[in-house]
Amino acid sequence: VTGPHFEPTHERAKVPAVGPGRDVDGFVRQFMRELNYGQGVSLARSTVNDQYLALAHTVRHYLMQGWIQTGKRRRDAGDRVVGYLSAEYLLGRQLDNALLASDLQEIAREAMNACGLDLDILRAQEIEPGLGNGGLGRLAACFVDSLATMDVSCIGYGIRYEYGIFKQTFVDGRQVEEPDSWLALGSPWEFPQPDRATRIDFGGHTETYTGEDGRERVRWVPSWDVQAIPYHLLVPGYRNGVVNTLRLWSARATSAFDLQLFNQGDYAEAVRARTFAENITKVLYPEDSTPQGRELRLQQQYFFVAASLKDFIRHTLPADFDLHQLPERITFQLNDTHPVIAIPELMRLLVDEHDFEWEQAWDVTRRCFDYTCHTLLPEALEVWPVELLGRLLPRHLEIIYRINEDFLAEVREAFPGDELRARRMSMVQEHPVRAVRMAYLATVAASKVNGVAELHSRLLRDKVLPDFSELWPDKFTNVTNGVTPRRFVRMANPGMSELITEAIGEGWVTDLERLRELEPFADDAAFRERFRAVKVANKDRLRQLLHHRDGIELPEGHMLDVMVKRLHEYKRQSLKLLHIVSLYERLISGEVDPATITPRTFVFGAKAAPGYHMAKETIALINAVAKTIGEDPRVEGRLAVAFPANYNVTLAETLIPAADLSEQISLAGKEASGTGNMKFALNGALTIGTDDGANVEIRELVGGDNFFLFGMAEPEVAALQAKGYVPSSFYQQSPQLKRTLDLIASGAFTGGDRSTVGAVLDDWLNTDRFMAMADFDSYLAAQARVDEAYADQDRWSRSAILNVARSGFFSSDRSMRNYLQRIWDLKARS
Ligand code: F55
Repeated sequence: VTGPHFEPTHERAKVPAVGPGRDVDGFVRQFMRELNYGQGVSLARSTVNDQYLALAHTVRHYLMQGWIQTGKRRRDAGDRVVGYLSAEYLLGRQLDNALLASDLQEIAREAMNACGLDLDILRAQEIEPGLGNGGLGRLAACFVDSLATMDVSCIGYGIRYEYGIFKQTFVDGRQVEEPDSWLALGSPWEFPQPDRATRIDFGGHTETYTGEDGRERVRWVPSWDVQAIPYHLLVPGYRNGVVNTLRLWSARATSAFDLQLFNQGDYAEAVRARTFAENITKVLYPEDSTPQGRELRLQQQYFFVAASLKDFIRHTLPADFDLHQLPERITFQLNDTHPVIAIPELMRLLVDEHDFEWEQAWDVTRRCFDYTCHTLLPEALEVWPVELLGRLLPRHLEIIYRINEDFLAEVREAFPGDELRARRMSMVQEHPVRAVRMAYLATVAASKVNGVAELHSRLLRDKVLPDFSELWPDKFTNVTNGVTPRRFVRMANPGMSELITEAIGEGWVTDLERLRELEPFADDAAFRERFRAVKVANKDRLRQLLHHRDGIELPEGHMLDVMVKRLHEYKRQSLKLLHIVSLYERLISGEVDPATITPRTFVFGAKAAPGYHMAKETIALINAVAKTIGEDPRVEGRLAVAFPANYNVTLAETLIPAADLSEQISLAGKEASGTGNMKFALNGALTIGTDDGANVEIRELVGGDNFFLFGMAEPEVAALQAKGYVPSSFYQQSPQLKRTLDLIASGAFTGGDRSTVGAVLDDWLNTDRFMAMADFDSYLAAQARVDEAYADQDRWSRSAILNVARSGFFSSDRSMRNYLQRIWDLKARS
């Protein structure tokens, strides 16, 4: 592969980029060109997939001008760039977003009609790029959307996984994973740049040698390499002509890799070697909280950050750029610890390849990185065994040791004689194996370290990294998460969006605090009526979708109670399940008359990490309960449980706008922020939730009357933990809990079989790491308040409208403004 050539060998003509005409006629012409000459089919013989691909290419055309101009403007201005380093981007479908951003929704609809096609059918053809696990990956996607909309220069660097998050199916109610072949039918949104490939080294050993200047130097002699091929994805701003770039890397075997083997005549081995290299970006790891320390995962991490740094320095910066000034041209944001190996990589580039003195390199490196932490669970903090690091990245391990040595010297100077502290703070842990604590490395190197909600940032500072915050109090800050109002309100909820725009104008889409202006409408009976009508219409839309997608028949006229998020014990889907079973138990025991209860449908959406046994058992139990309740005539249709498989961004976009009640019920102090909670509030659902993550801030803003709070607060959790938590004591004390657990234990949901529920029950009664038993009574009491509030539809609608009006703070535009001011020291241009 030859290097890219940016220097024209002769004067290039200045031909402007011109897009197709912005009217129905122009759109139809471009579409037909794409269909006939791009897909190579006539309209008459085209498949839906041909039509979708032609449509996507057509829409893409309209974005190109903006993309080229944005790039040129940024290069000319020499802007400082935000380099967002994230192993995940959970983007969701591209077509709708591109149409919305470029204001082509109506034109596209009419153009398709003119061709005798239905835009909605073509939209449904798109498979979303699911290049992330959950909240962390979706947050990255919201952030790049906001930066484009705010016209901030940003390159999102990441990995082009060939297979994204697995596709979930249920077989007999149990989760079965299938590969997500999102590229199989074509990928019209990406631009491969094979001529911009770059080589990434691995393995081998290091040597010292004496440089020409007489200085002792280190050289890394790697033993194998792969090529990193960049693919561009477009990130259009909302109707501002700005198009930023996501640069995702794909692994390919270098020719060196197989040439040797080919020359030895071993064709089969040469092909196998190729597969080995290309494995690096084959699949997204589906663990969202307990990283398994797999070698391939470390390869992925180094692969994408090394490619990104090299590419930025070589190709994005001018050729003669003095790297001492690097912090003036880029600021790298580390999205959790996954890209933290970028720190020693930049040190290596500066010291080994660009002749920097160590201290100078360290000064530059520190000013280039900031770190965002997304968790409080100890098992989610990544550590890499020294044995593995030394084998895969020997030079980086040496550099980490040196950083650690210098750092510990600083600690010893600040706290003389406190050897215990120095050991606690070391980036290298000794037990159970010698391993590098990536969060410590990130914290030491970063200029700023932030958590993702007020409570989380405080706990991060005081409980996870107290020694570090004592040493550097100013390093720690908070930026509360946000979500993009373009995708999650304007696009997902067109009915409500129209109503809002009619009331307060359309400025809210890019200035979400303006939703405040809706507050007076909460007291307007006619507005409330229309707001309710939108909810009903959104439920109808969901009913149709679930009918076609899953064969699920949602009952009409029910309250819709929704819990969607990854399946994890700390999130406590099991607590939600116990609530449902307790309602059912009271019905079948005759304690309550079905006619007197609020009709409710409970919806779950959740993927379990494939190796997470307890999570998979919980899914099986939810499905078993759903089936039993659905088939029991005694329920008289007043309760229903729906668990559509494969919850993803696309389903969220129909599900969230239909919800009445949002379940945010993690054990206090465990959910860093949550972002689904924000999406629900912005779509007019009321929250039942604990004092955890961003729930705290949601409740503060929407008001205690419009939020159903329950459960222990974090200090109470800590106190109960300290005193010794005995879950079975709650079983003894709470009659309702006892009846509920006994019903499950009886085999009522497992066809009389008591053994299959044994493991789950055993955990609840004997371990219950996340204290669901302790919060059960409080949760049920809060659910009773929900029923009471829902009975008064006027009061409920008022609260729902106030939730929308007061949640403008949760725009990711605001989050980005906070990063700009508190962390990146940049200003948005608009
Ligand atoms: C993915 C891979 C690994 Cl190895 C570890 C974690 C993850 C992951 O997906 N984490 C994640 O989604 N964290 C969530 O981040 C959100 C955005 O900040 C938070 O809202 C949420 O509380 C947190 O759990």
